[in-house]
Amino acid sequence: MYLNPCPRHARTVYFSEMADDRPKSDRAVLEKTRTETREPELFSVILLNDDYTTMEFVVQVLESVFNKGPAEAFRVMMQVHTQGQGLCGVFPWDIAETKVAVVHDLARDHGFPLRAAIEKA
Ligand code: TYC
Repeated sequence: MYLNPCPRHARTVYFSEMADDRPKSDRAVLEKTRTETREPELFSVILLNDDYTTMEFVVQVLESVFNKGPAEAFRVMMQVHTQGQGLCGVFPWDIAETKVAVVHDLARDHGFPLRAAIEKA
């Protein structure tokens, strides 16, 4: 039996065809499969402001975890600093979850309370 490689994003539809005059014992079951692909659901990773994490560390996180250039990393950091939160990027669930975990691990390792969150995009 065909096992779909990614059940969240694809669904397999099975057809059985038995239009056949042979005795039932001689018939084969003909099976066709059709795979419908769907776009993955997307999730926003949001960085949250606090009073203790340094601006320099936040810029480093945005560059290293979210692949921002220095100017964009500084812009997002200032957005978080002045507005309370800011968008780091939009990803499928597993990637968003991993990036948030990396941010939290880096922050803990450096003694900062920096937090990130996931929202449905
Ligand atoms: N508000 C912090 C400060 O004044 C800087 C900061 C920016 C912290 C963004 C977190 O996600 C953050 N040092």
